[in-house]
Amino acid sequence: MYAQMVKTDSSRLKTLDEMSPEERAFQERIDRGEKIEPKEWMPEGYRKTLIRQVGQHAHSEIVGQLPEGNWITRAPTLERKAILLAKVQDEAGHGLYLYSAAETLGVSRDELLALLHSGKMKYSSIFNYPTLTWADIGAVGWLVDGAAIMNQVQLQKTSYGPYSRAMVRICKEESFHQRQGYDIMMKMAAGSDAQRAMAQDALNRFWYPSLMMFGPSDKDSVHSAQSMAWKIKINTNDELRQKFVDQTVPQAKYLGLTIPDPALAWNEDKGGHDFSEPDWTEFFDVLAGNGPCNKERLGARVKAWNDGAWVRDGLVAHAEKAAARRSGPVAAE
Ligand code: FAQ
Repeated sequence: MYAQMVKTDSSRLKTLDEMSPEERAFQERIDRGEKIEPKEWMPEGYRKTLIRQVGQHAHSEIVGQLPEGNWITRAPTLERKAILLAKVQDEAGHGLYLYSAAETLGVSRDELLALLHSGKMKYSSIFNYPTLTWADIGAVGWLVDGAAIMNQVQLQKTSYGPYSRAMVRICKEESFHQRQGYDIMMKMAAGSDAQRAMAQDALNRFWYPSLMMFGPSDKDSVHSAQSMAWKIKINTNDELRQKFVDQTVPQAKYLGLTIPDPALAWNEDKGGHDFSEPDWTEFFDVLAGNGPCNKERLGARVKAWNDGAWVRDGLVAHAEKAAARRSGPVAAE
């Protein structure tokens, strides 16, 4: 259904007959399941949509280091500290693969970071919530990485080659991240009463923000129809949210923890759980910059960028000197 259409305005997608010859040939390649590669012709809207999504995704990985980085110096054991350090480093690597994928679309990393720092580009809403206790690090791994993987496994099949290949590698690492979070939750849930209470409290605070990671409900998703027509997105926001809930309910049960949703119940007819929607007013408020940690997160990124200016300047100066040395004797000949 989607493969027949490309958006012309906010309410309608073009049919194949309405497309220019290039658009039509492009859409037919997408429909055949071909990957699109960097130097190939693509509609401007496809390029822009990818820059928006891949750029936001890259920013999420980098900003996503902050809530966990907060606990590296306070991890309860040396082993936990080493594991957390490795995970946070992985997130930096994911950001770099994704910025590189975005750069193949004709935008530089500096431009993307300038858009992030000026608040013109988004990062995932989830990272505007604080990590208050060690159990939150378990909840982030279990729920936040769990939600991220649910989305990213599908994105391995996305139509843009560099994004798809970045996703394959990222997914391998994310599954380790999810397991380390669940391992923390198992330890806490099987621990003292105080530890169990911390684990439950972390689940209570991270449940709905994790559901929000999948984006607004399908009826309010402005980009889904076009992004699915171009196979940039493979599933709708609600489809992935449902899969995440169905996957997570038995995991919570195994931990002996209660998902904070009295309406949560198995629905035999649909073969999935019924569950309460997150508070969408809160979601849009967080997107508008009013979440508990928006200012702190963006402030930390801007400070890191400014503090690192001397390193970038030094590298550029060194590269210029090296280039001058290389070209010097040649020019003299
Ligand atoms: N947060 O029309 P839709 C991770 C915006 S990776 C903020 O449905 P779309 C790893 C959306 O941009 C997590 N903004 O949009 C990790 C749009 O606004 P715009 C990141 C959101 O793009 C773990 C507007 O709402 N993953 O966590 C959010 O079709 C642990 C309308 O929405 C990705 O980025 C949100 N949650 O679908 C790291 C995956 N949801 O741009 C460290 C790739 C929606 O028009 C520790 N992205 N918006 O101003 C996607 O799959 C899609 O972009 C969606 C949104 C599904 C996020």
